[in-house]
Amino acid sequence: MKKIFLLSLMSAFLFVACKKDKDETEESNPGVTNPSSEYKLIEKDTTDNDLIVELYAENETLEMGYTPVYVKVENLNGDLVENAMVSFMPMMDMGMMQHTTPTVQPIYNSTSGYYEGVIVFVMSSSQGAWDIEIMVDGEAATMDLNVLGAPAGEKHVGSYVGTNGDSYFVSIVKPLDWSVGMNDVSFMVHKRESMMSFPVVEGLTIAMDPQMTSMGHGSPNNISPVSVGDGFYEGEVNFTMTGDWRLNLDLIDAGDTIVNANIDVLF
Ligand SMILES: [Cu+2]
Repeated sequence: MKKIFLLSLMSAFLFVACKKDKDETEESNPGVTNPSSEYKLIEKDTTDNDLIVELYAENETLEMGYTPVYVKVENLNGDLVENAMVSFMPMMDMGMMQHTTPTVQPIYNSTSGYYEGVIVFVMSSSQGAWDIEIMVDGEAATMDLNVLGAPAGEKHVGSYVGTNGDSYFVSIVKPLDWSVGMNDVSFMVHKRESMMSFPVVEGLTIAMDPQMTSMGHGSPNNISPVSVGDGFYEGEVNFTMTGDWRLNLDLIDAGDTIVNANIDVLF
């Protein structure tokens, strides 16, 4: 008897939980048939002119490296605000100085209802305080951000001083979805022009050499990434087995290797 009661209590709870999920999904995307409602809310703020600005990401936590982000703007009635002028500026306060970080500025996607962009976090919150200012039609929303380091044994972004004295940032483009064999792989390259400006670097030659660190071997048939514009470089990597892979990336400018970068992945 007791068991039956518990069971029915549990199924009642499950039913309520499912129903709640469904309602929330519908509520959060009014008027848009949205295939991407699984994005996780990171932070929200309201602008002076009463627009609700929400920042979403693929995961519940932000991590160092290339991070696709999604901005949703609603008015107080819960209607989506479409085609607004949206831009963002992440900032890190390190006490003695402040700096921004590389971004791909958001562009409105009428299918998803989100303004979609990218932030490449070059440091984690253990090194200073991150926040982001999101401008919507000239009004600001501001949020604190918590940025975790990469998962243990992985490195998704690296910073390097080139032989020419400039600072470069190399990041691997996410989401990462590896399988054994040939995989599409892409990277972004930025440089630091000033603490407030991290432009993309186009037109470099990249020589890629993947090595499985723990076993001391590489893999054949890799295709080194080539510049495809806007700071992106696309190639193919051959992961002949699962494990710990280091992607050695030499950045070559006009025949000279200016940076020896590396990205570490596990799968
Ligand atoms: Cu910093």
